[in-house]
Amino acid sequence: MTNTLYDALFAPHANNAAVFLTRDDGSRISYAEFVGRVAQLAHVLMDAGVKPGDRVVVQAPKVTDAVALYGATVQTGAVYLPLNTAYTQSEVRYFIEDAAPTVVVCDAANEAEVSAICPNNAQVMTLAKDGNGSLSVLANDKPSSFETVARGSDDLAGLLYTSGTTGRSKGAMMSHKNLLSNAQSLTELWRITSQDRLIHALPIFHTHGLFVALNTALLAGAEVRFMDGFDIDTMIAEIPASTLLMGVPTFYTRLLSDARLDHALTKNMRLFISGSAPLLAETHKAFEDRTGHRILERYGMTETNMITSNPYDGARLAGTVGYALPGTEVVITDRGEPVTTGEIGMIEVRGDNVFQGYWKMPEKTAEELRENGFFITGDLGVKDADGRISIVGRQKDLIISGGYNIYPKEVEDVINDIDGVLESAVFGVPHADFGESVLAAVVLENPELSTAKIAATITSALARFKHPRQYIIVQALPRNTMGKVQKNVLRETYAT
Ligand code: MLC
Ligand code: AMP
Repeated sequence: MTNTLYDALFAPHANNAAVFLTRDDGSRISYAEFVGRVAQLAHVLMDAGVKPGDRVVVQAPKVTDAVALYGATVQTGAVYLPLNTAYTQSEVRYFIEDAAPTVVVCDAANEAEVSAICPNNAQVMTLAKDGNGSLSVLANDKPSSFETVARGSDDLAGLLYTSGTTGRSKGAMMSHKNLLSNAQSLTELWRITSQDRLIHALPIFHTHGLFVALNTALLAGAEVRFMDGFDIDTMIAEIPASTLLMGVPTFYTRLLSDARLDHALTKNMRLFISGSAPLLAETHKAFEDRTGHRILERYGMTETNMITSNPYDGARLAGTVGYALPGTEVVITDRGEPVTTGEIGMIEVRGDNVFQGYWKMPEKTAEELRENGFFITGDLGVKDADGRISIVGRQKDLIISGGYNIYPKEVEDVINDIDGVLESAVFGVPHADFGESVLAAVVLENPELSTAKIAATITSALARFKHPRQYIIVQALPRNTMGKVQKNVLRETYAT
């Protein structure tokens, strides 16, 4: 049976004795053991009634079995749907209703909360840091081989939700080909091999930590130092024995604020990669001054996987995101028409990396994915004569904080629904650690309403990283002559 993604990422390691993951407690799992674990979990999924094309929702801690569950979902021909562990019950409810999964895997600590929002036909299983989640326990008795379910390159392997400017999250449908083609391009471009040791401190519920980092490591057979999360001391301790780091800009600013970062510490490192948010030119320069390494910045999106990358051998220029990946076309457009070289416009992208559309949202798909295959990113950029791309802004109203996306509309909707609020505007201001931070300007109908009450409502509705760090009560929102709220004015006024 052929299964495009499984055959490329997992099957080749069935007899590979090399280390795949090393965890914070020093324990390790080899590639061969991991492939066996994937099979055990695949048996559990199949016993739970998972069929090809079914969705497996996963909101789980960063444990080895969560990675094995990704493999198992692919091996059973199902669709992996990871969720941010910070999402609240009301956020998770929407994803479960929208995706109608057969199996929902959650943290053992949240089992009651998640079960309460699952329909009867979805089976809830758990993962836990101590290995005693029900999914792990069930898998322990299963055979360590499983007959892989056939899947072709256009079949779905992943469904990743991304918030939208309309406030409702959209499920980006990723095919086997979308994921594999991107992993192949990146592995080749960044020269990832079985000799590499990747420091993995990202979460595994987003494209960056899941597909960019793990798919490339699996394809190359690299070792992964699988950290629970970003921790500066562990990072500093692991750098001398590693060769590769993939991080968001916050990783690099945090490393720079540690006096232990220097040439000697990083001399074994081959490559530092940054993405998911803009890397400031000053961070790029300071990092080179301190370590001699020029960070390689790349650009991507959930819907498209990675789009561009600075070169491995050529100049890695601060403030640019490099060239379109092999097999990926990037055009800069103005109202759909290509602009002349050097002009600013909308970044559009086409290639095997581009998703299949939004889950059950044909109108949204048609708005953003053109019939000719180009996806409209919402990012504004400029292309040099030699094809090098720089991102200069965003047309979409989006805040990126520490690599997490926050769509203001989603937060504004919750604030505006509170009794006593007339309207609000949520916007981003510069933040030394997270790049951007969220603020809210609120116009009250009821002057008695406290910001504490607003904050409490937000807390029960939205994940912590989306919360405004400050609520500013204003008499009116600044508007232009067309009546549109001027967020640039708010950003400038409250920048400090
Ligand atoms: C944590 N907090 C955040 C936050 N992360 N708030 C805003 N933005 C964030 N990114 C909150 C915590 O809940 C906590 O709240 C407080 O801020 C301080 O937490 P911390 O301990 O300092 O944060 P930490 O756990 O160290 O996390 C920071 C981080 C993490 C940068 C390591 O956010 C992270 O791993 N970001 C990576 C996100 C990512 O993978 N993005 C890729 C998306 S894919 P309290 O309650 O204490 O106030 C994509 C496509 C592409 O974009 O191109 O890659
Ligand atoms: P997401 O929807 O989480 O996949 O986030 C994708 C968005 O992150 C892109 O549309 C960009 O706005 C932003 N992004 C990713 N990489 C970079 C980068 N290197 N520089 C600037 N913005 C980036």
